[in-house]
Amino acid sequence: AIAHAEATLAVIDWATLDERRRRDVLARPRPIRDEAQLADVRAILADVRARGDTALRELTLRLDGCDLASFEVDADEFGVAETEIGADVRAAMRNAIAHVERFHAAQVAADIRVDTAPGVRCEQLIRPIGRVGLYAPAGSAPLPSTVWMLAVPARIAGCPDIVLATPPRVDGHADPAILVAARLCGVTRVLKLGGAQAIAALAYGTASVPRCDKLFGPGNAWVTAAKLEVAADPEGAAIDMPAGPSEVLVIADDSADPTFVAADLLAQAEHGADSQVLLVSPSARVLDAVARAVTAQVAELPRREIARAALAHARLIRVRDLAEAVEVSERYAPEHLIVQTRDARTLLPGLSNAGSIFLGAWSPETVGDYCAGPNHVLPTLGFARSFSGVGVDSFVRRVNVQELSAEGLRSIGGDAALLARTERLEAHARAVDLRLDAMTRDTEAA
Ligand code: HSO
Ligand code: ZN
Repeated sequence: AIAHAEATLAVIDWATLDERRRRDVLARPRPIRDEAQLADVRAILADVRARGDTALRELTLRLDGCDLASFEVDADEFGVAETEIGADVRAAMRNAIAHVERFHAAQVAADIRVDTAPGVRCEQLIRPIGRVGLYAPAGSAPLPSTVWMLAVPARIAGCPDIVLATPPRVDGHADPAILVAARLCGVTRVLKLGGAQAIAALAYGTASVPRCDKLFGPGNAWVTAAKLEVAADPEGAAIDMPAGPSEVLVIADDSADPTFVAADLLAQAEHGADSQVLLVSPSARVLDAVARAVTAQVAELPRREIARAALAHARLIRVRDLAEAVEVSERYAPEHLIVQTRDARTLLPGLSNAGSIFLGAWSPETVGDYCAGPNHVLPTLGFARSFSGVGVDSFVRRVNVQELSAEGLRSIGGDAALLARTERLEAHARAVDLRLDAMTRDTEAA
């Protein structure tokens, strides 16, 4: 029997769609709100809060299939990992980390000091978050690249305490490439914990896991659900952003090489069955050629089953012109946007709803995933309309300072008191007035 009849991807003509169908075509597959899973996640969070390490050990045995006496990776395990990863991979990691460092170092924001009026000194101080918890997934494809995408900005921000959690394999060890990446980034505290139990431990702390102020990184549905739960709890931890399945939208004109476009779509599709891939083009010829190239290329991929599942909800959209392609992309707000057009940069002024943009034929998303320099932890699900990807600013807070001289308070205190009374907040007004009165008394006494 033929396991997979190759359904060629159908091209949708944007002009023929009414508003409702346009909305449907660009809709993310609705995450089925899984009540049973949410109940499980809440039970895990409660269990870890109540029983700490004992709960973690039981959950790790039940869910990851290994019994760990200690969760923390020790020097021996780091050493073994080093022997398992080749010098070539380590060198490529080093290069990638150097590029990511170079880009993120340029993001560092300076403190601000402005006198908004004479004697009214205002400052904004950039302060790193004290302890951050990073999560590196290790399912069917462990992602060591996520380690440097999180650890590099955390270090540049100056976070004094960086903890990494990653799921253990059945043999009780962490993925060696993840450990090598952690070490190259200077992260020494690695905990073998996965899923909702990892998030619970990092957010609430246990005897062996330090409690973190903010949690970062992608994860499966359990991790994502747990992150949203702890973020809603004032006793929990903040999170980087709400995360969904990875996505790419490609804008291509008739100059695009269909085999390049197909390869980019498949690079996204192989991430997971729920990945989203879209191609938007005014060229019927390119759309057809890409559809054929995808069918040919997918058959050769080790992860073809996953990629085919993702392609089942792919969209190939024919538009009138590139201006309309930009309109569609802005509306969809993709995590990754690849522009393969004659002069890709000319579209840039019209683009803002995207997590990360790849311009021209020689800029595959793959380089951004690993080693170009920008971050790969990016907003999905249309959050690119309002969120940015992870950067140095994700690891800091801006602390405001104001310091007034007597002259300063004399110049703006009257306004403050008046505005306070306008809001019927008399105590606010008096906190100013009694100081102004004291100044008058002092000058009279003098
Ligand atoms: N495309 C993913 C990142 C990644 N790809 C890691 C490969 N490894 C989300 O931006
Ligand atoms: Zn990727």
